[in-house]
Amino acid sequence: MRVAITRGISPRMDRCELTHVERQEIDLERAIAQHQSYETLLEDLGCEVRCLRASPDLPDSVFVEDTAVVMDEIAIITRPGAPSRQAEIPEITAELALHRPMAQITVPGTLEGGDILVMDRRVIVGLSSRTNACGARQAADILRPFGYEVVTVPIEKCLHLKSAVTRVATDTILVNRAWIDAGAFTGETRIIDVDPAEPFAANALQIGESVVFPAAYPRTADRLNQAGIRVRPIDVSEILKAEGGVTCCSLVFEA
Ligand code: CIR
Repeated sequence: MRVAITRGISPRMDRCELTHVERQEIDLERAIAQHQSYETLLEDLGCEVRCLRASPDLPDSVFVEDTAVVMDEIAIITRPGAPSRQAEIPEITAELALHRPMAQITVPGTLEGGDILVMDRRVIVGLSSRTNACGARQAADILRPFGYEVVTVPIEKCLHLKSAVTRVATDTILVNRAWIDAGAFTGETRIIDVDPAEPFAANALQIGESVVFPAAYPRTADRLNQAGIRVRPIDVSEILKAEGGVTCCSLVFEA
């Protein structure tokens, strides 16, 4: 069974962290409706959605991806680099304890799930304003016994690694090369570039044969379709204003 953990939109989402984008007014009702459509789409794609309750004190808590990295063998509970996000951890820990043995990133390490891209046994970790070298080393130590190789790449021009690159099929990544050096990916990987007019379009959520993708980026969606990728567009305009994307709003794994 495929599970997707989500968390409701905080009524204080207007106070979310922002690093590389300007603050714009977020329409809370629209954000809630978009998030519900996102959950419905995950259900359509075969996920059992478990939605944790929204918290008024945690503006960014809808972005559950940053709080954990769920592998088949173990879940890593992160230590977010944004101090305002560290209180998101207990709720997610309690939920993941139902599904996996757990390990935890500890002080002085920081790590956010948006900086982790799993390519089979290769795990790429972005060193960003949220994830430090100590956090990456701890993740490597946790994953090594299970046969994972961890490599790091610097991230300076966007929030997270997965703002710049995501996997859209077994052998294919979607990338914004202005934000990341695609050299970290091996020669066998097919690379699709985002349309230059859509720099934020590299964040796509692969679920099985389908890719959940923001409706805001039609030019890049065309490129994906032309490459034979099955795109499921969704309007997430309010989530994009909070510097989020489609991967950030769920933790998807086999239970
Ligand atoms: C933050 O800055 O932490 C949130 N406003 C956005 C987090 C997005 N998460 C992600 O891309 N994995």
